[in-house]
Amino acid sequence: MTRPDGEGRTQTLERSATARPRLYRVLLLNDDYTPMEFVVHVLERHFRKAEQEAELIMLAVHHKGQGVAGVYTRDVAETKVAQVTAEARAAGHPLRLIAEPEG
Ligand code: NFA
Repeated sequence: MTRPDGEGRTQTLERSATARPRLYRVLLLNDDYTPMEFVVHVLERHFRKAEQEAELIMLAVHHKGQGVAGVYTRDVAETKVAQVTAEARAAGHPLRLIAEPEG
């Protein structure tokens, strides 16, 4: 990190370890209209889930109201939310996703 040294210069301070980026969960939210097959497709294509796992996650969201599609750095998580939301709207589905910080 850096800080002003009070005499017009910037001091560089050491850190003992490399900082890890904050991670964000991408949550899928249930609704009454998005077809189950579309949600499974999203989990396979955008979140790299195998078919069986995609089906399990989709059913968990359907029954519990929400579920984790994946965990990413902030930029990647926000891009996934934007891309999948756009794909859902283009297909006429109300599917919603949100990114939230972990921990
Ligand atoms: N609840 C939706 C249905 O019954 C399926 C769904 C699952 C939607 C997960 C959104 C998220 N068609």
